[in-house]
Parts: sequence; C-alpha cells; structure tokens
Amino acid sequence: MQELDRTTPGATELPTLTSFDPATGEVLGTVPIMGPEQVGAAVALAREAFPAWRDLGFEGRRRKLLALRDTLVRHKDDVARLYTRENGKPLAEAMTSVLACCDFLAYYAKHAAGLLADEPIHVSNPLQKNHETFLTYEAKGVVAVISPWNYPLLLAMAEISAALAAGNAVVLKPSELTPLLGVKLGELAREAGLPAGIFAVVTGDGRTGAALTAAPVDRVCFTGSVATGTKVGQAAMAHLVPVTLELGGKDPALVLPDADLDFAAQGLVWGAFTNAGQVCASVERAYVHQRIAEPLIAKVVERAKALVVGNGLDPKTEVGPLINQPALERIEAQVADAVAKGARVLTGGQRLPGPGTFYPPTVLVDVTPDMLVMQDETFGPLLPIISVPDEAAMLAAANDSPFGLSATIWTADLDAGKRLARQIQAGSVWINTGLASYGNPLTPRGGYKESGIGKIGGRHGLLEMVNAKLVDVAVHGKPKLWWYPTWPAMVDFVSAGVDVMHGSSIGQRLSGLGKFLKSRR
Ligand code: TXE
Repeated sequence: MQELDRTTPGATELPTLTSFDPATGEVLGTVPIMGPEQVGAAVALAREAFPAWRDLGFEGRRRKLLALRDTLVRHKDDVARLYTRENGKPLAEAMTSVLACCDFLAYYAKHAAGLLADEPIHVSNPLQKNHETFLTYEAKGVVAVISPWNYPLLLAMAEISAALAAGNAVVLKPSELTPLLGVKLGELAREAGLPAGIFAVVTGDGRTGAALTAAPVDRVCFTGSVATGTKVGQAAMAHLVPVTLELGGKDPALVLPDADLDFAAQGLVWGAFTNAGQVCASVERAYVHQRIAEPLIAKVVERAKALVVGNGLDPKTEVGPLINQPALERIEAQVADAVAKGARVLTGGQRLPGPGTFYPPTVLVDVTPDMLVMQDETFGPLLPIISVPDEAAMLAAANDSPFGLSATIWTADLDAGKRLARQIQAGSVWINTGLASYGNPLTPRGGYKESGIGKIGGRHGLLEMVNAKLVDVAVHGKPKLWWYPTWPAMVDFVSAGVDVMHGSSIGQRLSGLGKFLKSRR
C-alpha cells in the first residue's frame, strides 16, 4: 500500500471497504474508500510524471512494460490465486486471464511504435501539390481506467497497457468487489520499476469512480454496466473529456440447422456458463432452428448437468460462485419471472446451499420475449433457449434488443455464417467460437447500441489513447492563388476548378480547364 500512502493525503483515516471470497464468505482484506482529495492527488502526481514518461519514447516504455510483464510472470501463481479468491472463477480461468494480461502488455510494448508511426497523407488536389502532409500521434496525458469485477485484471489491463505504451500516465479505479487485485497490480508496477505516479491505483466504490471522472483527466475508459456507463459518459462530456464505454450485453447465439450438434452444444454450454455466466459477452439467449431444437437441447442439458460447481481453488471445479448475494437474488428473480410466465427449467433453477453464493448452470425452455431473462442482462448462469422456424426469424429476434455487444453463430456453412454475421447488429460476431477475442490483444472489440462507445484492443484500441495531429508542410513555401489580394476573375477561376475536378462529362471538364487557364491571376 506504499503507493496509496505516497499519493493519497489522509488515506489512513479514510473509511474502508471489505473484500470477500464469494466461495466461502471469508474476509480477504480491506482498502480505503478514497474521496476527491485522494483521487485528485493521484491525478496530480500522474500529470507531473506524464511528460518524462512520454519523452522516454517507445523504446524506453517497451523496456518498462516488458519488465511489468516479467514481474507478472514471476508472481503468476499468487496473482491467479488471489483472482480466484476475490472473484470466484476457477483457477485455470484465473491463470488464463493472467496469460492474457501478459499478452496485452507484450503486444503493446512491442508494437505501439509501429502502430503509432507517423502516417503520410497523399493529397491529390493539384493546387496543394508539393506538400508534405502527415498525421502524428501524441499521448493524451492522464487516462482514467474504471473497471468492473468480473475480469478485474484482464479488462483493466487491455486499456492500461495501451494507454501506457502510447505514453500516458494511468490512474486505475478497480471495482469495490475486487479491490485487492487492483492494489496487487499497483504493487507489481512498483516492483517492475515503473516511475512513481505513472500508474496509480485509487480504491473505493462508485463515489471514488465519480471523483476520478470529475478530476482533470484527459480520457476516461470505463467498463461496467449501462446505467453507470451513462453517468460516467455524461460526467466526462461535461468537461468534453473523451470516453470509451464498454458496457453490458444480451448476446444471442444463433444455431443453424446444419450445425454439428455435439460441437454446438459444447460451445453454447461454455459460452453461457464460463465464469458462472458473469461475462459481458456470454451467451445470454439461444435461438435454435426448430429442425434441430429437440436433440440440441437434450445435448445442452446433459452437458450443463455434468458441470462441476464449487470453489474455484478446487482443480475439479468448472463453475465457481456468483460474485455476491445481490447477484444471486437477481438470477433468482429472472428465473421466478420466467417460470411464472410459463418457462420450464430443464436443469438447475435453485441456488445451492451456502456459505458461498453458488447457483448451478440452468437451462430454460418455453421462454418468450416478454420474460426478464430474454430482455435484461442476466450476467449469471442461465441459458434460455428458443426454437425458431427459420433464419429470418432468428436474425430478427437477435437484433431485437437495445444491446449490441456480440453474438455467436453455429453452422457448417461458413459463407452462410459470414453473410449472417454482416446482418447482426453487434460489435463482435463469432462463428463456431465465442469470447476468444477478449483475451487477444490484436482484435478490437466494442459495442453497438447501448453496449458502448469506442474500441478496446488492436490498433483501434491504441488510437483511443492518443491525439491525432495533422501536420501540413508546404515544401516550397510559395503564396497560394487564393491568398489576398483577390482578383476580379477569382470566382470564375474557382468555378472552373469545380468543373475541372468534378464535371459530370469529359466536355465539362475540358471546357472548365480552358476557363481555368484564362481566369488565372
Ligand atoms: O458494473 P458497475 P459492475 C458490464 C456487465 C455488467 C457490469 C458488471 O455487462 O453489466 O459490467 O460490472 C464504478 N462514476 N461489463 O457491476 O456497477 C464502480 O465502482 C464512476 C461489460 O462492476 O457499472 C466499478 O469500479 N464510476 C463488459 C465500475 O464503475 C462508478 C465487461 C463498474 O461498476 C460510478 C465486463 C460512478 N457514478 C462487465 N458508480 C464489456 N462490455 O467488456 C460506480 N462506478
């Protein structure tokens, strides 16, 4: 906690929040709830540290970020264990997140220089020839990263690594449900030798996040719910600070009649229940062609029943606990609403005995569009399946949602799958796979509609962290024809220019050329 002491006046007298292990209810630790004063101090320190970090250049930052990657590798076992204890996910999934964090750090460390190299622009207008024109990219300054609890390190690191590699300082506000992982990341950054202030962690709840959004930062990167994201977007816009918003989803799976049923069932079960369904891009609703609905549902149920639910530290566990009691209650409310409106529960449907917050993988059929489980984001281990008559009905149902984060398509006909993918209103569409792009630093992702604004990952994600500056050099430095003083035939000259460049026939263009030459100054 040295970083907190250094950057946060009065941090020791602050109220605290407690982090729990959702599998056991055990207390894991406490952190201060920082307010505007502490957040302001962290941002001020970040701003002070920014110019030296920016001026270190890509090569200098590459070395520092690879040192952070190496430090994470050295601590991978304790980080993964803390991940499982604080968030609940099975240890193998936690280690997969650590791997993806290393991938993001290595990718941006090694490739930021190339991805942000000056971009020449070849201007075709003959009146602007002999210009050297290019775009150059510059770090923004201080980037605020506000992150959720479901993939606390991975989702934060995807933005932190891009921001740092581009030359920005970062202030991270981890979720109040997984603050210890955020603090751990701060410790690793110090151990790796990142300069003081370049990466600070401010702990706390929504009030701390609001203080960070209100502080003088240069970009806000938020991942979380639509409700909070809307508030964050409005607060940032009040100061005209750009935002990236990665928000919720109600992601559909579309299973075409030619799909391999065993494979599709395996994919749906993984897509719906990994991380106990607490994934923004999990399969939240499945539309299955009626010709294959019965056998496919039987296979899905069989696989869902076989999943081992338990403490993520147990190597046999495939599905861990939900994050907390309110999450459990939200899932129960969706199931109760669906059953009251006529849905049938084919497996699961009841919380498991405590002390942890466990809910089993649950498959629902006879669901209808008016049910909460088909409208609201579930963010839990429920898989409602609807049988549909054809592809058109499938597509219409998939797009009939205020969300547009991602979708999956299951088919043997890849061309048909790609045609369908182009018609789905979502930022990512996976064919015969799902979710993989989240751990891949090269694949930009982001939401359509209420699922968000902006991109994370790849070059698009990096471009969110910089200002693009246009530099236009008139190589010979001669006065332009349109500079003062004007001359009498100037209107004819410009009008002839319109004909030359945009005339609808060769005749118009040639006659324009004649007038153009005649009316020159
Ligand atoms: O979000 P919350 P949660 C979405 C997912 C689900 C939600 C779950 O779909 O809806 O996130 O995460 C801070 N000003 N995604 O419950 O409550 C808060 O302290 C500033 C999408 O954590 O919105 C926390 O750190 N900050 C996704 C963070 O905001 C505020 C991936 C998120 O909190 C604040 C993962 C305020 N007024 C989850 N109030 C994707 N699309 O990639 C709270 N916070």
